[in-house]
Amino acid sequence: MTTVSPQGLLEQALERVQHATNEASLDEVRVAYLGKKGLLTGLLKQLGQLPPETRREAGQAVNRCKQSLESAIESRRETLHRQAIEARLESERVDITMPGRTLPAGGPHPVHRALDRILAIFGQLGFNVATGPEVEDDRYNFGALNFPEHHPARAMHDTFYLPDGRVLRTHTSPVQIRVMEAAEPPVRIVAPGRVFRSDSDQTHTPQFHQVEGLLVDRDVSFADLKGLLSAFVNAFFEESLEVRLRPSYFPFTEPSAEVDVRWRNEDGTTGRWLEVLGCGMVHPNVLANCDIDPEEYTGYAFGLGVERFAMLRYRVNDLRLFFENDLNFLGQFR
Ligand code: 2U9
Repeated sequence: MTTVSPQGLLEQALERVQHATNEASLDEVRVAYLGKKGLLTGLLKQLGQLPPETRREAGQAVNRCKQSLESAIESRRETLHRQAIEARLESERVDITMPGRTLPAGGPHPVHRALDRILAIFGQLGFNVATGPEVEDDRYNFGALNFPEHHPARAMHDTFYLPDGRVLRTHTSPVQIRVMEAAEPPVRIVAPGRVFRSDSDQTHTPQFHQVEGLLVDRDVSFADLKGLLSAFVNAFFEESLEVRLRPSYFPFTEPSAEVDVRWRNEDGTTGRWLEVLGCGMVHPNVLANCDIDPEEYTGYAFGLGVERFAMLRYRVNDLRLFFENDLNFLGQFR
């Protein structure tokens, strides 16, 4: 019988252990040499065939080789395990010095920016801000404002009616009625807010924003009104623009006027007259409806569309851009 030396087998086995690159191939080596049918195990089984005087020493030699191999496998297993962990740590390494992902910064909407400017300017001119509900009853939206019952003037406003007969306010004028009912003159307020009209085309949306102003005191004149609006327009556009009043009609003011400014083109040349505001002296009936004596007090009022001012100031040519929430458009106002 040919005897294979345990050292020879051990050397072969150690060689394979060193080349094993994962736990599975390491286990193959273990089975091949130390398993039930393994080569070193086989040597132990053959000991009986040796002469008795060499059996003991040969057995010890095989066992030493088995132990060496076992510890070599174990140490290789630990090495592979550590390498696997290190590889994983390396591949999952987080560079904590890298800049974080930034969220895109938002900013105030252009309509809101225009509104803030408008309120800041009227604030400096001594006007307080007043607000009120968006759903109103007929008296606040129309009746108290001197719209006669069944008068076609109500149709001017393309009103949204609720099933119970209340309305979505078509202007912020009801706010001024509420303030006049609650307080004695002098009254000096601006009423900003959302208003609703069933009207939709390139220059009209069913919902838009107004700022209306009201001043009631003794000896208030139409000249005061023109001076105020001219100061406002110059402050808002940061230019000295010509202002003119054109006669107009509103049920709640008498006389009434529309306010035009002489626009300047982008290249600085003088442009067209543009209508930007409506205004007038508060109708005596409106004062009387709020228990204010029109013989003692007079007042002026005005109204403007915030989107219109935003379009002019930021040179936006389509009203709908304000409501589409396109981030490329909005990003230009940051
Ligand atoms: C009271 C008395 C009078 C508010 C006024 C206008 C003229 C006006 C429009 C401008 C553009 C509305 O947004 S718009 O379409 N407004 O022309 N508004 S006077 O007059 C009032 C308000 C309240 C108690």
